[in-house]
Amino acid sequence: MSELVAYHVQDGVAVISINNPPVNALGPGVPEGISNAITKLHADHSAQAAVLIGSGKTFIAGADIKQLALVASGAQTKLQSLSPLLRAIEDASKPVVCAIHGTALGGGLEIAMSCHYRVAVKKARLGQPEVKIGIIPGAEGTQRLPRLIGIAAAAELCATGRMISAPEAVKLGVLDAIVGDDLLNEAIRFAKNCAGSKEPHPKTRELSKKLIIDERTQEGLQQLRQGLTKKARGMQAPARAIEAVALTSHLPFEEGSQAESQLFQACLKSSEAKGLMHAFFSERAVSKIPDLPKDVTATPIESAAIIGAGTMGGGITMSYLNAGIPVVLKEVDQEALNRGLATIRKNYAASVKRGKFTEEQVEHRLSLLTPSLNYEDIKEADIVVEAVFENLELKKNIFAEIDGFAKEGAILASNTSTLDIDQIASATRRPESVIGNHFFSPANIMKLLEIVRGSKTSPQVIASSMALAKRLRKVGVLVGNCFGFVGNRMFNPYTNEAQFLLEEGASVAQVDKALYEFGWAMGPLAVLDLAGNDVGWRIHQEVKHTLPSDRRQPVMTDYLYHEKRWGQKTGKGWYRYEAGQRLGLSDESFEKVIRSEARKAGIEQRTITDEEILERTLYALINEGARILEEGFSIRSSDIDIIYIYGYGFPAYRGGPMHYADQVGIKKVYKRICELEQQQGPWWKPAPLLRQLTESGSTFAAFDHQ
Ligand code: T1G
Repeated sequence: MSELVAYHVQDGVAVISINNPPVNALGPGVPEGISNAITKLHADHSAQAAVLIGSGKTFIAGADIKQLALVASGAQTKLQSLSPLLRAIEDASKPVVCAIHGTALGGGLEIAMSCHYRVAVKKARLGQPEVKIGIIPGAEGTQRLPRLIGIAAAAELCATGRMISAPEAVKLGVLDAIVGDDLLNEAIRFAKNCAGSKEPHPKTRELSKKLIIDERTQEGLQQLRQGLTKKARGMQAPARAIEAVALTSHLPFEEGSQAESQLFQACLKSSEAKGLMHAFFSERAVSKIPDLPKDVTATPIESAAIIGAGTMGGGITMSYLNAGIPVVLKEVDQEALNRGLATIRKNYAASVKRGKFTEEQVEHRLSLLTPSLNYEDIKEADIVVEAVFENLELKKNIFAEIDGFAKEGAILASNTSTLDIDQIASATRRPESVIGNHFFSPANIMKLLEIVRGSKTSPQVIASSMALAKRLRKVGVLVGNCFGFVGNRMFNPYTNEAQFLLEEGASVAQVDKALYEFGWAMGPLAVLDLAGNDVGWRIHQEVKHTLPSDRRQPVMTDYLYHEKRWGQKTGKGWYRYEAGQRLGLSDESFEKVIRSEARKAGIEQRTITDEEILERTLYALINEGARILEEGFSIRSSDIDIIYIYGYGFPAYRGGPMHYADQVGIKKVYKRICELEQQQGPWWKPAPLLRQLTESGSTFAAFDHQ
């Protein structure tokens, strides 16, 4: 027997256990091992039934995505079909019971469905999450699942990738039973019972009762498709998953499986699969910090103090409360504190209304919150998070105060989005405890946390902050201390370029539409209106004296500020907004102002194509990303991708800006940037790294996942 799959007989039942840590993925050797075990079962007179179980913390988490990613990127490796194995399990002469703990995902669930019976512990979760990596189930999942739970339910699971709990799986008909936590012994008992039964053991592929598309199913599928046009905009795999599931209504199992296989292969070759698989591994790579000594352990964070109850402070407070961490929320006066608390309550009430939390869950969260007007109250906190107005002097004063009260060993974090962490740290006597925690608005929702290391931040504080991010259910990405860090430093040239395009003749709607259709969650001008053009103006005031004089600056910055076109909050910005609406409407009169201001600045007007909009905005982003990477402010190229996917709404199926550059071709990007430098001016100077990669024929992927 292979080491990856063990076989032993216990109490008259063969126990086939998979041992391929960390998640028992179906890498080379695992399917073969299971297949050999099934062969052995036939001939083994000491076993009357079998239990298939995962060792370690989980059942099978699916096919090995590393292998899939190789095939997706064009490598000549051939993927081995799981079908012969599934057939062998299903046709076994003795009943096979699948025993599930942890997760049974993708190929894991497909194997489970080929077993005659399935039992699981209560905490187990099951699903066909393939669409999340740009593909569909490729081992009969779209054909077996509807046979167990009906077409509408199967389509929903395969198209959304949603994982279900064991109780829901029983209700739907995926699982036969939930058993106690002594999974192996419970499953053996179950298997012995099955072996004693005279009834034939059920084979999923032979079931057909649930394969009818009646009016209700039709309606369900229609709703599902509609939902996907919003949630999976720009993606192919979810629609293909529905298509494959729907085939069960008129194709026999064999033919349906063959059709599924073709759809699967088409998905696997898509740029969507490549992009999403890249995002999958990139997200897991961010927690690896190469220069962190191995013996550094994270200090657990059991209490927090947040300074400032404004929009950011309130959202950060909710993130901590949601993770079960008690918070002291400190403000300067009662009025500001009351305002902050009211917003938190209002946001929680909205979550209850949407069904996200129950009343009790909200009450529990609020019971962990202590409002305060005194620094005295932060004394016990394991972390103090400053979340006040973006002004260096103010932040330094606050850090000096915090330094006087926070306990020794507490992490002192600043939620700055641009400012110098070393400057902030210099206001304390313990710069080694100071770190940046750049949350994204709304902080209780957005998954990204940029963790900014200063020159003196200790490894201990870095390790603790990374672990804390996970506890807050955020994706924490460690970045270096440069102006705007990674995200905003790149966003600046990106949104500048969007504005330059307007000045040269594009309309606000045209620029945003081109980028929205590219897949961004919002166009750049709509984002500026959401973030507040007054905020942009203020940041500009802080830095404008440091910018090179030959750097082109957007012409509308002062106008927007002085005319109070601050965006959504004042009802007008790049767009105009009707009361209570978030959707921006084109503002013809303002477009005219842009035209006239641009002419005044001597900018020639011309027709701008969508292609030019995409190239100039995206290449500006990529060029700055390349600089950040070569200057060492980002550990990996893929970290930049994760920041953009989780913090800025870059389409995950395009893998992030740096992965996108690789897909376009570095040489093409570099050449176009050189042209733009000639046509536009010195701010388009290509990053030296881009030239280097072009000359050596390398890619940003060379800086990934290390
Ligand atoms: N293949 C390869 N590596 C995997 C993997 C997989 N399927 N799943 C996880 N890993 C690695 C991951 O990269 C990380 O590695 C480590 O395991 C721990 O993961 C035929 C075609 C299972 C819920 O999409 O959702 O089956 O960084 O940090 O939070 O139709 O991993 O430590 O080196 O995420 O406890 C379908 C994807 C495949 C499941 C565990 N399956 N995985 O979460 O740990 S396609 C999936 C997950 C397929 C069939 C089709 C999660 C998890 P490292 P982790 P976790």
